[in-house]
Amino acid sequence: PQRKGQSIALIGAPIEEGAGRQGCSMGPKALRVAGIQDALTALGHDVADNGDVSPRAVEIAFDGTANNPEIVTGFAREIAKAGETALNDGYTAVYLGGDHALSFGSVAAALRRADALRRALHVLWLDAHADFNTPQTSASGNMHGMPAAFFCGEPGFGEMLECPKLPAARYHLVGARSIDPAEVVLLEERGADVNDMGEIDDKGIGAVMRRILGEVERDDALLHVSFDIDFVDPDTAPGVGTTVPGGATFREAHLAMEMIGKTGRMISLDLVELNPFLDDRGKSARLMVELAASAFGRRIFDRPTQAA
Ligand code: NNH
Ligand code: MN
Ligand code: MN
Ligand code: MN
Repeated sequence: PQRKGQSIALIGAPIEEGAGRQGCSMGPKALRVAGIQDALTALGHDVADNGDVSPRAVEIAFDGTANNPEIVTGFAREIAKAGETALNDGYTAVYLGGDHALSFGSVAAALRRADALRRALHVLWLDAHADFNTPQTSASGNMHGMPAAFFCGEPGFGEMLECPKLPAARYHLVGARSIDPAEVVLLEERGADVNDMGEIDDKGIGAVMRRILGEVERDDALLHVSFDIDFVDPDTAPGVGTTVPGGATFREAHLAMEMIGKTGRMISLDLVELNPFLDDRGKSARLMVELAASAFGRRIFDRPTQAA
């Protein structure tokens, strides 16, 4: 059930070097200006803003194609450290991105925490993309397209970060509509749970989410949610570098987040890929804040929902 009065830690991660264009570094500030702290406080939670991580580049190389591995690794390690500390102190972590490469660190923190508690972790990836490339498969080399492959244990990331591996069946991709050919092969081979937009059109977002959250419930597991703003249709959320038409609607996104909130199992949430330079008068930043509020208990009216 929904957890009221949680302690929430905001962790800013102004990384943009994982993406193909600049601008995501302004994301944490835009989310703060859009009122993330007040929105969550208004729901009865205790919200601490831990500020932004500011790592240095570290010496590292991967074999294959990977852009800016030094600073991306610096961010990943700092984010993992800040996240793990917050989780161990009993906070729910909300990562203010930043591009999706921040999830190398945030998911590592969640996996370490679940491991320490001897609980299973599931990862819900709301995204137009699968982010399941490796330095060997990636055509772009952009590391925001790789974190899911990393934490599911694909090789090629060298000494980037120490973390337990996520079984691919507990990687639940929802909203996909742009998956690279090599990713399709890998996702299939590893048995990842891929729910593309066709699946949402066919079954409805409620049924798709109910099935996934039912698996989380079945495993008595903890949940990490990674919300890439390009999950939402670009007409509704234009502030993103990699727009793909045919995305989730405003209402589908809200229902997904409300259902997540009702499980009371979310230990951490990524808000990623917001590019304020491309946004339309703060529209996408404000939407992300509203969706985060839905995941933390905001309701239009409390009604019982169908169980899994
Ligand atoms: N799959 C492409 C790549 O690896 C695009 C990834 N871009 C994203 N992912 N925005 O969410 O380069
Ligand atoms: Mn992504
Ligand atoms: Mn994406
Ligand atoms: Mn499954």
